[in-house]
Amino acid sequence: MGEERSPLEQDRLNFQPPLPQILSDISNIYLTEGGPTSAAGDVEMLQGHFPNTFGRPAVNFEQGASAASHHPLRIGVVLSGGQAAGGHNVITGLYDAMQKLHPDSQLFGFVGGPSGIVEKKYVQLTQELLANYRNMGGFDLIGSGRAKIETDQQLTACMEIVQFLNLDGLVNIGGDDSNTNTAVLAEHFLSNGCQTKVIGVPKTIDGDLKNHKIEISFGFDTAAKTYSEMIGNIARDAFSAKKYYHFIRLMGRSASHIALECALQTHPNITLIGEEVAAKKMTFEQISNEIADVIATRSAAGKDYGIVLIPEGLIGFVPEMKQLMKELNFLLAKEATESVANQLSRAAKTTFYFLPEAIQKQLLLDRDPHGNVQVSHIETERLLIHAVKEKLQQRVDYKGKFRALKHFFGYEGRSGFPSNFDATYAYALGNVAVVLVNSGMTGYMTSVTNLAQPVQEWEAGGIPITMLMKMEERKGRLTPVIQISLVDLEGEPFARFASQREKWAIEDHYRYPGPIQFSPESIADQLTLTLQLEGQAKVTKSV
Ligand code: FBP
Repeated sequence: MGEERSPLEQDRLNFQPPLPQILSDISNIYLTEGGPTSAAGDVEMLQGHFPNTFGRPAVNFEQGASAASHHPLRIGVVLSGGQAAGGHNVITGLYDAMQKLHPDSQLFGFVGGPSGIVEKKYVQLTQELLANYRNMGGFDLIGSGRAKIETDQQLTACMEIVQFLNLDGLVNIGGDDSNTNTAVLAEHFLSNGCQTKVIGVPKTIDGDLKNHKIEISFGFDTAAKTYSEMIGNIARDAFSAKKYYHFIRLMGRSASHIALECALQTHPNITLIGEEVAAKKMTFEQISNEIADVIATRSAAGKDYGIVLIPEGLIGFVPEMKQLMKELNFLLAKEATESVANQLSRAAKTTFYFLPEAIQKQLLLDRDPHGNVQVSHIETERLLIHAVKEKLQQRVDYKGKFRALKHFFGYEGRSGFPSNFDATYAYALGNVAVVLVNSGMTGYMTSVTNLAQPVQEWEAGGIPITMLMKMEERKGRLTPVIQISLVDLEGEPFARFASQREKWAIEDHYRYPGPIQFSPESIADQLTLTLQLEGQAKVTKSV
């Protein structure tokens, strides 16, 4: 942390996130169990992979005398994957809850992500150290990483360190791939007689780690609000200068939740939603034509400017690209060299050689440890600008001026000061993880629900991670993974967007959300429209 703190840093260090009523007396919580759970798919195979942890019930917290003992707790925590605002709040939530349960409790942070567990690199997290990180963005307290824990040696090393530190619990703060590590470690520890409980916390700005018990991952709120501010600013600039089209790609490796939320917040002229592109089986050619149609219509009305939002994951939803990526994944698993391009099917080869050389290289060589293509490095916005320009040049009736600028909003949304929502939500998740560890649960993900209601009314519990899993081909072999949640084309947020987009395309209805506010509460505590609309839909369904 730098020597000089900004006034806002100072102010946020003093912010105390409110706790939901259910977590207000952490030593008086007991758990109620639902029925046995299943999985998102491939039940039998998953039962084989997770014989001890599969099928366990979801649990809810209730206030009342707890059967759990209140001895000093020892917990290790690790941050996994991409940064998301609120990571430090989960850690301070863990620390504060552990102290409330017993003042001699100790918290250890594994350094640099999951590899820190394997390499046995850790620091003790004390009150003094944490005092500098309360409500701060980023993951710089202990760092993060994307290492996949899978080999016997890695699993053995993990068990050695948690036993050496005599940990009651290991809390893994991560997204879908990172929490596969949580499930694998929980199963491994349990089947080898290790007492350490392993708990996952849902983190990712992508907002795709969700189901009925995880309404959103922390980090989405701050990222969507940060990007929306920037899009609003650019929209105002475009509306003032009236000479540029801005093609803005937004982070989110697969699902288009971020793009959809930003569209609802800012009302751009065009927003591509990857899931809709896949449902309609739209090719790049069709997408470019649709964009060119809007640009030509606007131009005829004297408007040669506008805003186009592109989700980062779009490329994986376009059928010809999806096929290409599938074939490459298969071939690269056998032989990771550039020559695999010669072994592609005819159709995939055509797609591959249509792409600029830099993108070809990224598709071939640029993978994360889980085998994912690094879509954040692929300039889809450049591809689209190029394709749209060609389409417009072919139109004899188009007389406009197409001047396009490209932007990528990604990393700038991940590490800002957590919004009030993320600060509060992540802090509550840290508290929930402590209750789960103390209640002897393992292989569970923390769950805080009822988020569209005031914080006081939020509910808490845990769900077995295997419930979210299915099998998927990764690096050429079937592997257990957490099923991510894509934009629901039948859901309320998409319906709201679809009902407005034609108007937004031709008329100008830009909305300017401005920066994340920390006061006054009436502005600072507004939820994302995604949560509001999904929350309202839930209430309507239940009456
Ligand atoms: P997580 O799933 O780990 O939260 O990360 C998501 C993400 O921010 C994506 O939106 C993006 O594509 C990717 O990380 C970028 O990864 P990296 O930080 O390794 O460049």
